[in-house]
Amino acid sequence: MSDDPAQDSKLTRSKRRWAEEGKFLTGRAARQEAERLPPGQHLVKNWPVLDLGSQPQINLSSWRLDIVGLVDNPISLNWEAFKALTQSSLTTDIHCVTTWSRYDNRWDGVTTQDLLDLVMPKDNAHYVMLTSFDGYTTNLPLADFAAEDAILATAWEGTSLTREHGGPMRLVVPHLYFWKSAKWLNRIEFLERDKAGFWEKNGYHMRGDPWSEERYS
Ligand SMILES: Nc1nc2c(c(=O)[nH]1)N[C@H]1C(S)=C(S)[C@@H](COP(=O)(O)O)O[C@H]1N2
Ligand SMILES: [Mo]
Repeated sequence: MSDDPAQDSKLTRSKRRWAEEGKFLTGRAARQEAERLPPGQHLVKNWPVLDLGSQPQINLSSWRLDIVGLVDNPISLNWEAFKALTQSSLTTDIHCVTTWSRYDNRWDGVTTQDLLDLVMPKDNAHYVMLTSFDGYTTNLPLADFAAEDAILATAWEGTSLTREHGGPMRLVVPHLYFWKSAKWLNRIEFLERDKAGFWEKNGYHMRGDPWSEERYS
């Protein structure tokens, strides 16, 4: 955290803005308490694998997370630098647009809020575009990316994330359909205007809220 009061007040402003946007968009906490399983979903106990078909093998020595676009502190993190960031654990549900949901997945990694504190999005940043090592892209509003329970996960149930599930690192945004949770994440770009990612160009919804069944556009 910076000692510079100007930075801190800007961070406070940004956090207040994300919170306001989040509240405006969702009112999530109360609703999820009432209806944990979104409409049209069924529960599974296993964890299905879904992707475009190529599961990239990424050596930790060549792994990078690049943060670009509308941020005060663009940065390219190597694995050591990423693991040196504040590490958190949280337990969340998964909701896939193909109608399966899985409760209580325990993740370890870096929360998106801790990452945002580091890179400091500019006031005109409203969306993020995620790009992965397999070429996959997906877009989401910054307010959703900044959710309290969104995490850049490196472990599931206490063991390193497997390659098929996006290891060494994937995003998890629990309150949106799982296609927004980019596996093998490589790049986060902060944008002023929304831009369609892979599935979004192929008819999926720009936001993807499971409780509103935002499956297709
Ligand atoms: N890089 C990448 N991330 C991705 C995908 C992909 O093809 N490539 N598929 C998405 C889709 S459609 C889903 S449902 C989830 C599946 O994650 P899982 O295989 O760990 O269940 O990953 C999402 N993230
Ligand atoms: Mo999916």
